[in-house]
Amino acid sequence: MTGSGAPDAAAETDADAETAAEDLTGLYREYGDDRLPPGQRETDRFPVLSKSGTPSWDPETFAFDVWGAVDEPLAYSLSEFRELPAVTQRQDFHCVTGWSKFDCAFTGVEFAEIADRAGIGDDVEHVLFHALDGYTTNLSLDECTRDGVLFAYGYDDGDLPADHGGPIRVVTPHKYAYKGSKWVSGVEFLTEKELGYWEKRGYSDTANPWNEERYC
Ligand SMILES: Nc1nc2c(c(=O)[nH]1)N[C@H]1C(S)=C(S)[C@@H](COP(=O)(O)O)O[C@H]1N2
Ligand SMILES: [Mo]
Repeated sequence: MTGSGAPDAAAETDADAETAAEDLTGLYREYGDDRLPPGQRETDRFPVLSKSGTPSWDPETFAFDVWGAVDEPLAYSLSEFRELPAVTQRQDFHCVTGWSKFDCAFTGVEFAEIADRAGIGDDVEHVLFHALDGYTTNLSLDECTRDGVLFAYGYDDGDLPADHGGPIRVVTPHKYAYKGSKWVSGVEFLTEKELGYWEKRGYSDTANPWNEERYC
C-alpha cells in the first residue's frame, strides 16, 4: 500500500480534500492566452451529454479491463480500482457544443499509473477507450500519459454521478470532453490508430479547444 492512495483521501475532511486538490486550471497556458477557449461560454451548471442515455451497471460485477499491446492484461473490480493510488485535481471541462465548466474537482487514478501497471510495449502509440454504452474514443499515448488525464470516480465531495459517467469516466482537460469516455469499462493499447465513435462521425481527432478543433 502506498502513502498516496485513495484510502487516505477518503479519510480526509472536505476542507482537507479542497487543499489537497492539485490545481490543473493553468493548463491553458500551454495552448492559449485565455482560460476560456475561443467560442466557448462559461456555465455554472454541469450539463449531461450522452449519445444514448445512461447505461445500467452492477457494482458487484463491473470490471475495468486493460488489454492490447501490454505485458500484462489487467482486470479490476470497482473496489479494487478504488484501492489504486489516486489523486484529486481541479480541472476545467470544455464541451465541443460550446460550454465550459471551470473548477471541477475530480478524484481518480492517473492514466500513467494504469499504463505503468500494465507495462506497455515500445510500439504502442495509440489508445482506444471503451465504454458500457458502446461509446469509444481514441487518443495518442502521448496525450494520455500527461498530467490531467484521469480515470475519475469522484466528483466534488462524492462519487461521480451516473449521468456524468459513474462509476468511472475519463477526463481530458486539454481536449474537448468527447475525448473523455464516460462509463469507461476498459482501455485498449494499440500499435496503430483506431478512431472512436465521434471521431468516425466527423469530430476532430485532435480536439484542441484553444484551436477550436471541433469538427473536420
Ligand atoms: N461513454 C460515453 N462517453 C461520453 C459520451 C457518450 O455519449 N458516451 N459523450 C461525450 C461527450 S460528446 C461529452 S461533451 C461528454 C459529456 O460529459 P457530461 O455528460 O458529464 O457533461 O462526455 C463524453 N463522453
Ligand atoms: Mo460533447
